[in-house]
Amino acid sequence: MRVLSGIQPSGAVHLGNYLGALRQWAQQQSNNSYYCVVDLHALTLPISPADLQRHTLELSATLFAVGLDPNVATVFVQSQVPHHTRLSWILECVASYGELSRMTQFKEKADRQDGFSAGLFTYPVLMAADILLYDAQRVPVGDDQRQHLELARNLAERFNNRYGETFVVPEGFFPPVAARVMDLQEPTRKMSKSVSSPLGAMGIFDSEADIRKKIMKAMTDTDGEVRFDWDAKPGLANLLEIFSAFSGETPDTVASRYERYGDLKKDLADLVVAHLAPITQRRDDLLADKGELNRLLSIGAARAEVIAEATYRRAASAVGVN
Ligand code: AQP
Repeated sequence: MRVLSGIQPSGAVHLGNYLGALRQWAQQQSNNSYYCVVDLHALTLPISPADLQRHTLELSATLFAVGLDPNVATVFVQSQVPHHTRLSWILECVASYGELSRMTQFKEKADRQDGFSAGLFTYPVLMAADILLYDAQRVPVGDDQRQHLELARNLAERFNNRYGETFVVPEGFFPPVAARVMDLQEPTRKMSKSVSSPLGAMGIFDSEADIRKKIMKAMTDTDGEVRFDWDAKPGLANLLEIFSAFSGETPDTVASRYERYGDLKKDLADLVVAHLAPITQRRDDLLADKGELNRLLSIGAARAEVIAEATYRRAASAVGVN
């Protein structure tokens, strides 16, 4: 089965990115898996050229550090394959203004900007192009991407109806637990690279002291009962779900072992620190040899381009351009 997914180099990778996306990518990789660092998407919000380049390289190293094997999966940087933006333009002319206006992520991000770019508005179309270019049948993503994935499906179907069978209609694949990791300080909103406060988002490369501090200070409630209940106790439910994602138990089983929030938080911090330490070490080792990292990325881009070129040709000839 052909699998594709992407992640933006827009800031420090957090626990939501890891549990909602990266960990599943590594667990499910095959030589038919394509994973990209979507640097063009990161341009939709203000970012300096130096930060974008640094984040792109660090995130690429992170993909290998979490377990993606360059001899198995194809890992590449989006802007190194020019067909993404070429297909995106064709799909923009298939998408409607109305459907893009309904994208909740656009509305939330636009609300927080003084002015926002046209790219922020058309971002989901570029994401559809990323997916459709690779004939992806499965797209592993966190829960926040459901609406964007539905748009990619709709665009594929509309294009196929209008111009003849061209694209595979992809299916989303969502992790069974921790598909939406919430902000540690505001547990009713998702943990986010660009929105969460420093205490609200836990970076997977945070220092051990910061990881412990963020978990111990995570917002819970005052009734003191350890129980898994998203409606009544979202802060605690978030911690239980993170615990469950690392320990493999159900959140209810984890809850049944504790009587005090402090004990649960301490054990969770130990679990997270132990799990993330080797990933940090691998990422640091990879970043120590940037020449080798760039070599791996060029091999990935060359492999990706073979597929992207073929699909782009099909779509371009279907609409009557080159
Ligand atoms: N809180 C989350 N819980 C579970 N999964 C999450 N993802 C993001 N946040 C959570 C998943 O991570 C993958 C890569 O996301 P992205 O880089 O494309 O960015 P995003 O979805 O817009 O979320 P971020 O990380 O918070 O970035 P910003 O703030 O820059 O928008 C996706 O599969 C996503 O579902």
